[in-house]
Amino acid sequence: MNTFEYRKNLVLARYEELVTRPNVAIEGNGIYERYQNPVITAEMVPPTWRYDFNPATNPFFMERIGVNATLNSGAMKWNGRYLLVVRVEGYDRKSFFAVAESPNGIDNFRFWDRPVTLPDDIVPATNVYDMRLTAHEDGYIYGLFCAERHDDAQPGDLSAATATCGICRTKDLVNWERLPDLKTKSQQRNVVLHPEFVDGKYALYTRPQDGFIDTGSGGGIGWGLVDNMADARVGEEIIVDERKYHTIKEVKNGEGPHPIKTPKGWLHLAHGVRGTADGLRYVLYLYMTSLEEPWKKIAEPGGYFMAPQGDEYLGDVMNVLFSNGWIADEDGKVFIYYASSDTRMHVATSTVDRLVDYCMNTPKDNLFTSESVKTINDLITRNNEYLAGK
Ligand code: M1P
Repeated sequence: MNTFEYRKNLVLARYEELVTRPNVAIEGNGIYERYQNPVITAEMVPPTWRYDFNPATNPFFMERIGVNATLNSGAMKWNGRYLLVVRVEGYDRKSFFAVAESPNGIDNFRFWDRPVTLPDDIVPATNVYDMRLTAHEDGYIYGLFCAERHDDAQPGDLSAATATCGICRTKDLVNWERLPDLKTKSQQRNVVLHPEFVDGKYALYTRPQDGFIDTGSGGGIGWGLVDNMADARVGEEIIVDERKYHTIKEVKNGEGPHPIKTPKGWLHLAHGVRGTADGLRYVLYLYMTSLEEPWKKIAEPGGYFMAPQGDEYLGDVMNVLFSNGWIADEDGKVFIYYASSDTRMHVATSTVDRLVDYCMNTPKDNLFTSESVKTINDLITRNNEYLAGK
């Protein structure tokens, strides 16, 4: 067998093995279960996107277009299938979106035939990433994402960039209409569309930030109203979930996917960032807001919900968990899709009941060591009393 045939068979066999590999839950902490394998990795991007299959033009069956990472994916249930709009990043550092689907949400994810072709805004973005999907009650599926451009106000600095919220919408996840980028006072990343109208308006979770990386005076996860998504402008932003000194979200935070509606309130998934001697650490956390007033917090469990573990620490940007997609099934099962270290996608599963219980009954962060010890002592006292009375 010649090199071309040998390598082609090897690549196709490895691809098939990965996309059909069963996934198994690992018993966790009672709040959620992680799974043995990632759900999407760069090697699961179809070989026809990466290899030239013509022996005349690719005699060594070389990879012509490399994929660096498959990360931060929007998620939704669509015709009974679990869909991810994956951020696929090439070796050239450009990210694009591609839909992958699975019959059960935990394994057998396969990409659709082609990546998403996303029309440009008036000023084309150099890079786009981290789409949040919202099936809005207006009948459209919206995708809000970060559109990144060079900051031409700083011509001498090739790393100077701006982050803006890009907006597109679709009815079939194949044909996407691009709407003008969101207009706000500051730069924005991690903007998310609430699924329902609020006071007859579209509602956005925002993340005001002074610069491309630093949130600076931006106080945390914001909330703003928009009249029309085809000309989206946010005026006043109020802070829904603020950053705080010496917490998991001291440096910055950002809304994950849109919140899930539960009988007890809106359930939110977000990421929090703190600085360490080794750089930034990104963890996931939950909070809840009122059903009637989704901008008002009603539950705030202390600390993180999920942080990197084992191999999840390793990747392009170490010590990062990031999520912008989850799916709540009608039976209450929740699929949490998260990326580790900006490199690969994983799933964790739980239920709405368990996540609400976690939010309502996990002690708050009372912001001082002495308070944390008091909280532990309270639990020990209650346990001692209960166990002595048995
Ligand atoms: O590298 C970690 C994450 O950094 C950014 O998130 P944030 O704006 O909250 O700092 C994003 O670029 C995200 O894509 C990335 O995963």
